[in-house]
Amino acid sequence: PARKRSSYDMITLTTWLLKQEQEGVIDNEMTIVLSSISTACKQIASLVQRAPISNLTGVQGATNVQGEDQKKLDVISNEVFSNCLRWSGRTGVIASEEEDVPVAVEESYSGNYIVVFDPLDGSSNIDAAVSTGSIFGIYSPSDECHIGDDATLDEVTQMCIVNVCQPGSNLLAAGYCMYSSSVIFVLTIGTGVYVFTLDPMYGEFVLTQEKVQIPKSGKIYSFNEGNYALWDDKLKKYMDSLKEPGTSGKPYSARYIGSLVGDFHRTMLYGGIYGYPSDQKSKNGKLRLLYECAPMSFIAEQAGGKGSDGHQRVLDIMPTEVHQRVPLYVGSVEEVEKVEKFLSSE
Ligand code: AHM
Ligand code: MG
Repeated sequence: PARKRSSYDMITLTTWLLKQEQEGVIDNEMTIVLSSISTACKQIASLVQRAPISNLTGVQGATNVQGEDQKKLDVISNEVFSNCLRWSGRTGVIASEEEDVPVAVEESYSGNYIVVFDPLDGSSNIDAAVSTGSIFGIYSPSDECHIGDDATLDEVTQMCIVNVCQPGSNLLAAGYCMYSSSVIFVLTIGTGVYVFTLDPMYGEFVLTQEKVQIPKSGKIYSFNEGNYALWDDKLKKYMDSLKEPGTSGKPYSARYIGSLVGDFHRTMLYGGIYGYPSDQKSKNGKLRLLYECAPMSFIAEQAGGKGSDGHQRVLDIMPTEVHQRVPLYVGSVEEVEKVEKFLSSE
């Protein structure tokens, strides 16, 4: 629900976090990590908004470990995010879509939280000033985190990979920031989903919605249907069924930005389903488990929705690789269950 309040009664992300800390929901270290992330997001929001003016559109000229062209803003946003986390001194290991392997953070004083993130998702939209977003997830270190002082770089990297490869069900917090007509910061610390909107006058995120609930069903689907010919027959049947007018006389509506954060945010508020299936060319779909599918599924569940790979709960998947891809179906419970039913039919 939207928060009803007078113009002089506002809760900022900072005060909200301090309240959660006071009530013992999160510890002091987590408060610092989350506040560092929100600072990174504010900085990225400003870079994204001014990109055409500061010549930050276009490609950087390099490809990341996944063979994708890196945009200038992909690289800069990764730096902004990493630096904010480093300086927080509360993260032990960070893993990013834009880095080959997860890295240990040297300036870690305490906390040792593990942060996975996609600093700028949907960056193909940047040059047209269409919505993009940052996605993050936070884990506590796994037990196998101990290494000796004389560990080699390979051993440290291995330790980092072990720490990062945790199932989404271990997530302590997850969120995203959407850079759109408003800059929206969405967060869950396991007690529901809270939405904060950046007030450009104050430069603060202000609480605008609390305990968001995804409608149980919804008549909007969000898939890249350009891949239809490459889909499995069961999925094609599901897609065709959405276009049947049915008893109401009105079929589903299609909405697709091509920006997970934007498409997910609309799905969460209006209901419906977002899907990125596997196909003949991409056997595991496109989206990455660790820093795209798991955080979004955690947020969906916290809002009373569902995140599935078509057969199982995304949060139950044990990652074996940092940049592992999985199919994703996320949104209203009934809509996700509907696609699961089609996919498991004989
Ligand atoms: P990216 O991490 O390289 O930006 O790719 C992820 C994006 C998602 O935001 C979006 O949902 C999807 O890729 C769109 O892919 P497609 O262009 O194949 O529809
Ligand atoms: Mg991405």
